[in-house]
Order: sequence, then C-alpha cells, then structure tokens
Amino acid sequence: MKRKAVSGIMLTLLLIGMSTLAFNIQPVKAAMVASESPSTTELVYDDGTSEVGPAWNVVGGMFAVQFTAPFYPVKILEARIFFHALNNPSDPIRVHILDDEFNDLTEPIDLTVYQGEEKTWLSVDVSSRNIVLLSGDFFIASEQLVGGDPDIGSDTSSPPQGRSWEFNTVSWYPQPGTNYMIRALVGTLLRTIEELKTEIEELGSEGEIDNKGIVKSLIAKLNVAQKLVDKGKIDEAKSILEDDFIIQVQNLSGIHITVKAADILVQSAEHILSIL
Ligand SMILES: [Ca+2]
Repeated sequence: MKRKAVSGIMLTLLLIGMSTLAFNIQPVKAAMVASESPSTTELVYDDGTSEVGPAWNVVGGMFAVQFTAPFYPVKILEARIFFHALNNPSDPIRVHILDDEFNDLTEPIDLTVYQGEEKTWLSVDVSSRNIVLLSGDFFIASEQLVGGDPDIGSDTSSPPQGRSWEFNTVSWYPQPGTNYMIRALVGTLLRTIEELKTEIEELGSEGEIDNKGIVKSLIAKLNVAQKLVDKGKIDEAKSILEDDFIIQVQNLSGIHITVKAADILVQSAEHILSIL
C-alpha cells in the first residue's frame, strides 16, 4: 500500500481544471477520463471538490462508487479516496474492491487517515493484487471503522452521475443525489504484440524503462515473436514470449523497469499468450 498525498494534490488540481472545463462545456453522463499514460486511465465521476462530508455512525457502513471500465480486460491499479473532514487525529478505514454483485475481489485493505490528509486524494496501490476483469462493472468502497469519522468527500455541486452507493450494514442501495469522491486508476492489458512494442517504446521515452539497450532488446524479442506468428509458428512465438520476453522483464523489474511498468508488460504478454 502506497500513499501519495503530494502527487494526489497535484493530480487533483489538474483534474479540477479538467473536470470544471468538461462540466462547463456539457454535463457528462459517462466517466470523465483523464489519461495519465498510454496504459493507465483514471475513472472520475466527481468534480474534485467536496461540498459535504457524510459519515456512518454505525461501524461497517460503507460508501461506494460504481465504475465502468473503458476497455477490457482491465486491471485495477489504485483506489483513490477523498475525505471531506476528519474530527479525530487519525482514523482507520477499510477499502474494498468489489465486483458488480458487491463481492470482494481482493482482501480488503486497511488504511489510516491522518488529520491534514482531508481534502487530498489518498491512493491505495492494489496493482500487486492482480485484479483483472474481463467484463462487468466494479465498485470501490470505504468502510467506516469508527462511528462518525472520517467524513467521506461528497460532491454535490456537479450533476450526479448515478454512480454513488451506500451500504447500511445490511444492504446496498443507490444514492442518486451525489457523487461520492472515490476514483479508480485502471490499466489495460495490451492485446497484440504490436501494441506491446508501442508500449515499450513509450515506457522507454517516459523513463519507466531507463535503458535504451533494454528497450531495443525487448522490441527485438517481440519482432522475432511477431515473425513467428506471421509464419504460423505459434508455439515458437509463445516460447519467445514466455521463456524470453517475460523472464527478461521480470528480471529487470524494479531495476531498469519500474515495478508497475514491468507488471503491465508481464500481464499483457500473458494475456497475449492466452489469445494467440
Ligand atoms: Ca464539487
């Protein structure tokens, strides 16, 4: 679990500007999508400012936002939650990632929210949980572990997007009048060898892969695999991806390739393997 309050603030400022602009032009029903890099997308249904901050007095109550992925397969990378106010010096909360029937997709994650972190985006990195959906919506929920505190951010100044839900410890029901301030960072699994090559070039130019020789070497492997695919030699192509490409990426993960980038490359290669 990583918390990125500082980058969260900068992102929030950026998104406030972008979403304000989007709302001024036309009210939007679909997610306002702010692309952070070619392979990740933040799903946003709020305007970045909270007007009120509800909390459950009963422990176990939850606030949630329903997300629709812009593509499949989709990997859930981060849950981002914005609290309106905190009355205690700190409070624990529990973050759930749920499928479209409100079943946990991964073990819930406990997080402590500290005073000073209200009105910032707190990010929970779930990329290592390998939550990949092939279809369907998902929910991110914040569970109240202390009655009455903290207060979740609730955006009531922008048109309700029909995404907000509540759990009263017994059942779930929609909260149509507001936009609870929960966002999701999702990533795509690339579907073709060509897409994977493009992604590697982009990761190289962004510094996510910090060595040009490695970029060249990875692309060379994919070129070989693509040629084998073109010749109908699928098993040989798979062997290049599996025994050569994936192994090299894994070996360089956290060294010359950022862990997150390596994870996307490996998952994508595995996905391509599964559909070749
Ligand atoms: Ca607002």
